[in-house]
Amino acid sequence: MIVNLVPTQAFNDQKPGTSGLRKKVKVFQQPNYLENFVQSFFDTLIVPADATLVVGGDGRYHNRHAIQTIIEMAAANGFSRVLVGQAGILSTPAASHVIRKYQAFGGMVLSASHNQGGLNGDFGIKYNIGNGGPAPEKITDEVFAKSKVISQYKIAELPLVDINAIGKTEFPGVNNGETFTVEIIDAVQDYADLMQSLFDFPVIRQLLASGFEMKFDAMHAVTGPYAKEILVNRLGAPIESLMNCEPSEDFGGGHPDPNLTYAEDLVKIMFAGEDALDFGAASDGDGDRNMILGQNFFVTPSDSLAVLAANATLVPAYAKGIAGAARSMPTSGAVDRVAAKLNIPCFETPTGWKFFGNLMDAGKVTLCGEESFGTSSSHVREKDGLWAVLFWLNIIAAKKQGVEAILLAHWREFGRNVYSRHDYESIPADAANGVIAHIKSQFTTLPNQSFGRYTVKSCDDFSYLDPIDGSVSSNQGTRILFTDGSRIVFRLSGTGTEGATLRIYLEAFEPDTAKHYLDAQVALAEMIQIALQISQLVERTGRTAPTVIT
Ligand code: VG1
Ligand code: CO
Repeated sequence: MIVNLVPTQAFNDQKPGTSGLRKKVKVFQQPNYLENFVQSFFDTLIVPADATLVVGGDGRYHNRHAIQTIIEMAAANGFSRVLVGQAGILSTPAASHVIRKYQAFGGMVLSASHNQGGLNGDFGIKYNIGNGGPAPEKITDEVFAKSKVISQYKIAELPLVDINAIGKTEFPGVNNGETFTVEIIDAVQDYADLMQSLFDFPVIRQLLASGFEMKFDAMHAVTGPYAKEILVNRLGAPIESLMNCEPSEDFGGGHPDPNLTYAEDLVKIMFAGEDALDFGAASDGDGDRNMILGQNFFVTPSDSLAVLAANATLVPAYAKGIAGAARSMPTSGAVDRVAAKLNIPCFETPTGWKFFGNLMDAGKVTLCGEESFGTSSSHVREKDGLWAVLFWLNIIAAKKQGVEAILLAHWREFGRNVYSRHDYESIPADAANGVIAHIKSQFTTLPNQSFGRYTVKSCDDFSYLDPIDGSVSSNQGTRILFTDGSRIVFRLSGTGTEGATLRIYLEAFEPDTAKHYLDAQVALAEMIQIALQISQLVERTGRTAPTVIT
């Protein structure tokens, strides 16, 4: 094998965000941009002999090109085998599973997740370590440092690998007598087998045969083939239960983000009054997010996590109970209430799935979730969209109750943490930073101040001490905590590629059952006004309404 050392010039903007490096496709298309970033990883990691790298992505534009480059660079950097999802497609949870199942050294997942795709859209790349989870900050910080001083990368001369056909191709390795293998695998079967081992497929199959009507929306993204195999082939759902299940390079021109704004076709079907179906669900670009809908009913991701925790023993894989739960800081405290009742620990981590990995590896938590439509368990080390859908179907089938009935009963038992997130996208970075600075400047004056029926108890910048490895992550969100347990959190996104995205997370606890029927925006109206007043958001950004409300 011929290996070339290619001189290159460093870029200064390759700082991985909440989940990998995300940039416009055009940025990634600059000569050496992808190569520099990949080499910075290979220079950071100590790759042992006989190491396997898993490579795949959500099928977006630029995926195939990047895969060939990564194969050539992995060969040159000492990997002996690369496993690639057929056609280059691997959902994020499937990649996590493949890394674990085949005991790979790590994996590169090519995705910008819920961000738009296509020539004018976004591309992204993230690295997962041997436990199947996102690289921790210790690694990504070092990669960023290396990317700023890199001067050359290593790449092998290899013929174009056909990633469409399942099979193995061997090439001579870097040193005489060694081989380098590229294996194209059917990750759909591996993932479907895993799901079948966790959930009660016979009882879900019965539910789907009983006239229960559902729709799963893959949003033209990666979960289409997985949903077809699991829901249709293995669980007997009619093919009409699927929508947008052909992956496309630009996600059909849409925004593959499963929320009430971007999954509007599904939302229409599920909020069609009498005609609405029993169950609706969607997942995002790379298949790690999920949205759950009942008949004319939306389940907030924070509530979803709490319901899954409360009902986990109905699922075969969790029949013996869960060890603990974890949620990202802005996620509502609904799951905390369940954990308290189950007498299990509940951890609060910064935003981003990478913070759950240590807790799961140490066996401290089984279920984890984020308010951003992410839920999963220790079966993999990523959030898992279809897993959440199957979990809900399993609960519905076992309880013989609909989504809304399950939620109302849950709130009756635990009270309701009314919750909403307001996103202001693409605002100028200066204005966004000004809003955060303005809030922080009031840290000493806000405590004890009253706003209507709410009184501020304290304010802070969330900081996390990892109980397993002792690492500290600071500046993870600005919190205003009220005396009754309600809170407002302000946070700047780490996944956007245009200007800044400011997120406002609103939460108020409502013990009164009579008010559980209220729409969250109505129930939180006062909180929303307080958030705008404290942040001066309208005055500072000129925005009068959020871009997305979830
Ligand atoms: C967002 C979410 C966060 C999630 C991350 C990656 O990050 O808020 O909870 O882990 O996206 O999800 P941010 O920094 O933009 O708020 V995905 O589905 O893009 O891998
Ligand atoms: Co995603």
